[in-house]
Amino acid sequence: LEERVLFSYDAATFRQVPELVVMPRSEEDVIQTVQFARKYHIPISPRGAGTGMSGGAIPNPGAMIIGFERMNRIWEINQIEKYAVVEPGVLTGDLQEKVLEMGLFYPPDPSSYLVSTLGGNIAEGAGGLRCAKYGVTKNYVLGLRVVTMLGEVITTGALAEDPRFPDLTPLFIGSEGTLGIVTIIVLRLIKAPECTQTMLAFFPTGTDAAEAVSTILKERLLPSVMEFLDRMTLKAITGYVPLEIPEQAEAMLLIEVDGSEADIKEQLPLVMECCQGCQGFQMLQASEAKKRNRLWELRRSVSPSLARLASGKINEDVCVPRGEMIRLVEACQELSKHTGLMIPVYGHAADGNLHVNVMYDRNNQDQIDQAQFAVEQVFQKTLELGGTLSGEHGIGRTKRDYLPMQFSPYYIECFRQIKQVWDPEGLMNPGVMYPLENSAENT
Ligand code: 2HG
Ligand code: ZN
Repeated sequence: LEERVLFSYDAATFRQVPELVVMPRSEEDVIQTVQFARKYHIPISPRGAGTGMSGGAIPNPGAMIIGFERMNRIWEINQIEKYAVVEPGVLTGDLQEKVLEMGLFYPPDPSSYLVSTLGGNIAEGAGGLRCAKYGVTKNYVLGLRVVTMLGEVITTGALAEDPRFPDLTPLFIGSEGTLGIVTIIVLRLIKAPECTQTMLAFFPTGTDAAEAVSTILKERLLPSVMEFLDRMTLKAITGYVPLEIPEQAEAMLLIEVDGSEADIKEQLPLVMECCQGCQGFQMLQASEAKKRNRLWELRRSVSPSLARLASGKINEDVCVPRGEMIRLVEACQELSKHTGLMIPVYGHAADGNLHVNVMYDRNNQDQIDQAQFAVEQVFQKTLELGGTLSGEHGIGRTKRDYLPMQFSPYYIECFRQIKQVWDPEGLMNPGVMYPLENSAENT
C-alpha cells in the first residue's frame, strides 16, 4: 500500500490510491498491460512524473496506474537531421541537457523541466516559458508510436507507415492519456542559440508592465521569455529570493533574449528601452549562467512560495489575447477584494498564458466556497476577453466540469465520439477531460 500511495497524487488537489501500479520497461510490456486491463475491465491511468496540475494522472477508484519511470531511454539524437527519438519517461531537462552538449536545442520548458517527463508534456500539451519565440510542445513532436486500448500499435507522423493518411500526431498531443499510450516520441530539435541574456525590470503598476510587453511585441522584438509577476506574487516571494524587491514595485517582468551575439546586441537595448518607456525601473541584466540563475530564482521560486501563503491553492492557467492581459489581472485584483482571498497572478506574458492562483484555507468552508466562486468568475472573465480555460496544464479532473462554459454540447459530443472510437469501453483514463456515459467510472 505504501508504495501505491506514492502514485496517488499529482500537483492538483485530487488524491486516489491506485489498485495496481505497473511499471513497463518496453512497448511490449505496455501492450501486455493494456490487454490484461481490457480482459479484466480495469481502467488505466498513464502517469509520467506526477507533476501535472489538473489531476490528469490521478486514477479512478479501482484503477491501475501505468508509470513510465522505467521507460526513460533516449534512443537516438540525430545531429544532422536534428531530431531525437525518446521514450515517454525521459525527463524534459535530461533531453535538453544531452542535446545541448551537441549544440542542439529542445526549447519547450513547462517551468518544471527538471522534474516533468516528455510523455507528460505531450499528454498535457505543455506550454511554458519559451512559447512566444519557440512555440509549445506540439510544435516539436514529429511522430509517435502509440499503443491503443485494443493492444494495437499505431505509428504517426514521421514514424507513419503510410504518409498518405492524415497525420494523427496532433490528436494525441493534449489528449491526457484518454486515447492511447505513447511509447516512442520523435522530437524536432533546433540549433542552440549562441548566447542568451536575461534581464528583469520592476514596474510601478501592472498596467505599465503589460504595456511594456505590448510595446516589445509591437516593435517586432522577439524575446524568448517574458514572464510577468504581479504585486501579490512579488509579496509572496519577498524574503525567499536572493534579491531585494523594491517596495514600490507592483509588477515585474523577467525577460530573456537569445540568438547570435549580434542579435542580442541589437535586441537587448531596444527591449530595455521599451521597459524604460513604460516606467520600468531597477533593471538588472546578466549573461553569465550563475548571474542569470540568480535572476531566474525570482521566477522559479514563485510556485513554492505561493504554496506557503495558504493551505489551499487553486492554480489556473487561463490564456487571453496578449492585449487583454492587464484586464484579467485587474479583474483578479477586484475579485481578491470582493472575496477577501489572496489571488496572485503571474505567468507567461509572452503568450497571454497567466497563472491565476486562488489561495484559501482548506478548513474554512466559507473560503472554500469563495474560492470556487472566484474560479468561476476568472473563467467567465477569461472567456469574455476572448481567451481559453487552459493554456498548458490540461483539463484533467479540475476543469472537466467547466468545459461547457467554453464549448457547445455539439462540440463536446464530437470529442466524445472520437474517444469512443479509440476507447470503446471507456477504460483509458476515465474521469479525465470529459465524463463518458459508458466510461468505467460510471459502471
Ligand atoms: C509555471 O509556469 C507552472 O510555473 C506552474 O506552470 C504554475 O504553480 C503554478 O501555478
Ligand atoms: Zn506555466
